[in-house]
Amino acid sequence: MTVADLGPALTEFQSAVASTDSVAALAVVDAALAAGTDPVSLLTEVVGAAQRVVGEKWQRGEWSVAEEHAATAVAMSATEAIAREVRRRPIVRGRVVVACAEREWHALPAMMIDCALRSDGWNTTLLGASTPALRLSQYLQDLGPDALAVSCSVLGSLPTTRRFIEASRAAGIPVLVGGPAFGPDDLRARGLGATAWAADASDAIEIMRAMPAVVSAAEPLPAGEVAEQAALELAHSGLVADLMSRWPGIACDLDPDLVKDSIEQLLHAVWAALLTADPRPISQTVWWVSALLEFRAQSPSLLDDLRIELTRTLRDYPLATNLLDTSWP
Ligand code: B12
Repeated sequence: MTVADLGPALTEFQSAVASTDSVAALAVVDAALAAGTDPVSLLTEVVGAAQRVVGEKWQRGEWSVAEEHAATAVAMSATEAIAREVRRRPIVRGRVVVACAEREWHALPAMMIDCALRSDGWNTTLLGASTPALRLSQYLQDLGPDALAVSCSVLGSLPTTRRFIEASRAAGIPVLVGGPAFGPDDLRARGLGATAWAADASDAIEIMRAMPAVVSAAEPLPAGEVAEQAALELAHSGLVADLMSRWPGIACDLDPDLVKDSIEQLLHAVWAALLTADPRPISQTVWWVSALLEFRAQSPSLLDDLRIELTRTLRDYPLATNLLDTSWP
């Protein structure tokens, strides 16, 4: 079955996800595999595509976080079914450890990368969501893999991804990174010192085959930016509380969780811009918050208020203030 033929499978899978019917979802996956569909296409064009729609529904306020969780549980069982199928294939390449950075709870993208690499004959070890950096070092020492693959969906996990890169490269092990937090190209990945970046599961297979056998230790990042990001991280909960009390989001009847998410995502975007030398996380996150507000019929002036309050809260952080001045769209 070709990718073009996967449209009907996607439609059926989406309706199974919408009704959290994992039996129906598994039936779609089983039928596609039995028809000879490439497992990686099934992962990206059906399971992954359905998950992106789930994200859009959450962003538009059509689905709650609970519904998002339920849909992800269905997608996870579908991915496990595909993984069971690919695990029958022989191992013909070296070992790869697949991990999510600390504080990264989006486990499914890492499962998909694990499954895709396993389908190409790699001997993969999946560590699951939010692995502490110290534990990762232990795994690298115990398993001695040929490469590390790190998945990162949220900007707030890029600092811990950097710690993974440092630990891995210090042991000579190359690091492939990917996920929405890296954006649409390899700029952030290179900024953090990763060996390579890939956009999706198919590219991950190609790029993993071409990874160097050994790499040198990571170059240090610019000291000023590192110090300011660390200071922001240390002060994070105080900065969030301060902004929550001053930005009128809650007074405008927005869900307090959404207010907190918006503030946190913006602060995380500042961390990401500082560490990667890519200012786009700020404008991308402003668009993200703007869409959240628009879908909930809020006035655009609420976003202007957020900018004013954020600039005031970050006044003691000169690099962050400069980034907000130059990158807020
Ligand atoms: C399900 C989900 C959740 C679940 C996760 C459950 C789980 N066990 O995985 C829960 C409810 C916990 C959650 C929480 C949050 N989420 Co969420 N979530 C999603 C959702 C809907 C699906 C994620 C997914 O499974 N995607 C499917 C995979 C296949 O897609 P993918 O990530 O793009 O992966 C492909 C490539 O990126 C690449 N890739 C990925 N990893 C790697 C690794 C390597 C090495 C390589 C080479 C390639 C690669 O290959 C993959 C396959 O082709 C997305 C929407 C979306 N657009 O993805 C939001 C999304 C990722 N979440 C988002 C946010 C903001 C959050 C929260 C902050 C707030 C919230 N309440 O939702 C928290 C943060 C939690 C945390 N600290 O980690 C945003 C992130 C925006 C951003 N970039 O900052 C998204 C994009 C939703 C949105 N449009 O607003 N989320």
